[in-house]
Amino acid sequence: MARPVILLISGPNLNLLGDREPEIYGTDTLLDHVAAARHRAQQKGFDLEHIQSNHEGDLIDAIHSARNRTASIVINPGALTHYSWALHDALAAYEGPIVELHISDPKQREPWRHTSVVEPLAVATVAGKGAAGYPEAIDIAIDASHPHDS
Ligand code: CA2
Repeated sequence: MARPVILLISGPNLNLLGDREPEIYGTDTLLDHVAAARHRAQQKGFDLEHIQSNHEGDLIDAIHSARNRTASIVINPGALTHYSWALHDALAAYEGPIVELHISDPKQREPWRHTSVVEPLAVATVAGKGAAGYPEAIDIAIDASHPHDS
């Protein structure tokens, strides 16, 4: 039987991690974070798919493709967190658990980062934990999952 899948979604600019602003986002690259998340998922019998895009529509398509297929979604939506009602609506149409993930803690930063349109849909928000947030978010997603069989 196929292993259940967690979809990890990374939004705009997260491909730049490790390159700039290490005082906010640390020195790990996005590939480092994905490897840590995949390792934790696989330890617990799940596969991990990852998509990073700088384009809102690509992220929405990925969420649609997860419907009735993946056990859960872990999403760091980048700045789309704070204003993308299109992303909100796509996530609202997803039936499984959603975990919101941020490397920094947006609530401790500029006021425009204090709003999250994803938070009301998420079973949990992991924020401000740096690299440690990735495996933690996977643990929460797995605990909340009711895996599809195929
Ligand atoms: O803390 C997070 O994980 C964020 O989701 C990161 C977003 C930011 O807009 C959110 O408010 C919080 C930014 C993505 C990364 O942007 C970079 C820009 C330059 C260099 C490295 C990363």
